[in-house]
Amino acid sequence: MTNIKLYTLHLSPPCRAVELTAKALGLELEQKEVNLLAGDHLKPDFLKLNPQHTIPVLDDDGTIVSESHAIMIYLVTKYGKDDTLYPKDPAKQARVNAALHFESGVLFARMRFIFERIVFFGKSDIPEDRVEYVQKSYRLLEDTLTEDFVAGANMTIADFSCISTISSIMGVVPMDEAEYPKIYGWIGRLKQLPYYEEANGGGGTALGKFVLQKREENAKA
Ligand SMILES: N[C@@H](CCC(=O)N[C@@H](CS)C(=O)NCC(=O)O)C(=O)O
Repeated sequence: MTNIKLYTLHLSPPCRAVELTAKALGLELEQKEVNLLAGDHLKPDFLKLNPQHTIPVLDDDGTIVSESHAIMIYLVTKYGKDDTLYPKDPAKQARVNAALHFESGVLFARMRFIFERIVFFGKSDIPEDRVEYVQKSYRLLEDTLTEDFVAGANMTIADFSCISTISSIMGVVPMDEAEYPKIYGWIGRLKQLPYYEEANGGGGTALGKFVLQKREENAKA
């Protein structure tokens, strides 16, 4: 039994990316829920863990790691039985790193630009340029998928990262299967993981629905 705590919220994509990684490694994490809507992340105790007040945050027996990409790398490096999920080979690792930064700087950033507008700023309209930016990010992902997974022939933590965001945003900005066949094929492969639904699928769908419901409420207010 490990003594690893994860400060998390299942709706949050980067938290689900870490959940997928933990499942793939067969690690049990003690989950500590951080309710963003209630402002738990702005309380002094949480700010001591992560002054940037984002989730997820990992506490591995006193070693604190924030930021999902850093957490996934930490978990695989420390607890992985092999390096498939985060290869040690510099060329392979560089490809995974590139896909992790793509998730952080493109996929997640563009999703956040829409979701936060609705959830935290109370808006109901989504400006056309923000939708287009997301559609362009779908195109970039489609063109990146030249092999079965985002960083090559094998599944890595970059897939966990990208799917956590894609499964959330596609419920709000529709993704046409005919236009993005490689993305749909990739999602299908990840859905075959026995832990996929529990660790990510349900949460991704739930976040999309939550944002749409908030949007309706904001429109009526
Ligand atoms: N790049 C970061 C993004 C983390 C992030 O922005 N998390 C959101 C929830 S999805 C959050 O904690 N927002 C609260 C805030 O920014 O104050 C990661 O991958 O961990």
